[in-house]
Amino acid sequence: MKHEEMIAFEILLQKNAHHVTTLIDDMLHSRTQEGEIVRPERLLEAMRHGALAGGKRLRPFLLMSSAALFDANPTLALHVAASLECVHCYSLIHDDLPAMDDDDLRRGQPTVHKAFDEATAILAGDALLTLAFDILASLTQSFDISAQTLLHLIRSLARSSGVGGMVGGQMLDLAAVRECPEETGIITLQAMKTGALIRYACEAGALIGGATPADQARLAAFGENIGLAFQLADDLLDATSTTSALGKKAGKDGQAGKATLIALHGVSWARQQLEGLIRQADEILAPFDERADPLRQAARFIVQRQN
Ligand code: GRG
Repeated sequence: MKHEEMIAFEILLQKNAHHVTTLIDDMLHSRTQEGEIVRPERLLEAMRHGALAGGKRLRPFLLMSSAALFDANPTLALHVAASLECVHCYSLIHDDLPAMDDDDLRRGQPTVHKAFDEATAILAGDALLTLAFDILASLTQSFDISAQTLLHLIRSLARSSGVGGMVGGQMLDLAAVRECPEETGIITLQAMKTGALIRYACEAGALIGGATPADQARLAAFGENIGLAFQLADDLLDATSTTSALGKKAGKDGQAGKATLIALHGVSWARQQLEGLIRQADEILAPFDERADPLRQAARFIVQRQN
């Protein structure tokens, strides 16, 4: 993508991010909802710190662009996207904890356990995870969505983020520090830790747009492909960028002696791989017209981004 196209895409991404942030902010109000007793203010503040300040909101963008491709209701898509972003933000808060990556900086600001305390950060992550499922389960109150589609969404999000998805991937990642996995092991753990939510984003958009099973599978394949590209680009940035450019600590993988594809094959191999993944992403989207351009641009953004 040329420099001007990249700038135009970033503006589009930011506009979309603003809608997502506003909706999550609305959800994190102090008034109790039916079935709740009290909303502790300190916990809400920690949730806001972890969910509202910064972040590219790339997963919501993918979900909403995929939904738009199939003419889904954009407000419904926004809610499903906000739910996904809550899961992503919870995972970042927990990933930064001393028991995990022990990071001080996230999205250019102190991590939640630094700004608050460890116990509050754990609870803020927990509460964002449950909020994600509350948002999904409440969709029937405002949108015309079938019980079958809703259950499919809830199950997909649970599976992408749970033991056989993101959390399982994090477990494999922890084990990888003690025992370096082979290349296929690295690819599996990355597909789970990072790829599963990106795949869900693309597939869920198609699902709420009522896409055919074949198109849902196509969008899932696109998500898998760019999920791989995302992680490879992330590893490349970790190896080649700086802490101030990233808004989080750079060079961590090398310092920790972590098994990554960059450690195995080097930086120029990774750049070639990324080009190949972009070509594949374009091939997967070939049956769609220019309405798939935001997804095509997102794939390019993923490999060219600077943070
Ligand atoms: C602790 C349950 C649990 C899971 C952790 C997401 C994750 C699993 C770990 C994050 C560690 C990490 C840096 C992974 C690399 C890929 C990744 C998820 C990067 C952050 O995502 P971005 O770049 O972040 O989309 P923003 O801040 O833009 O939302």
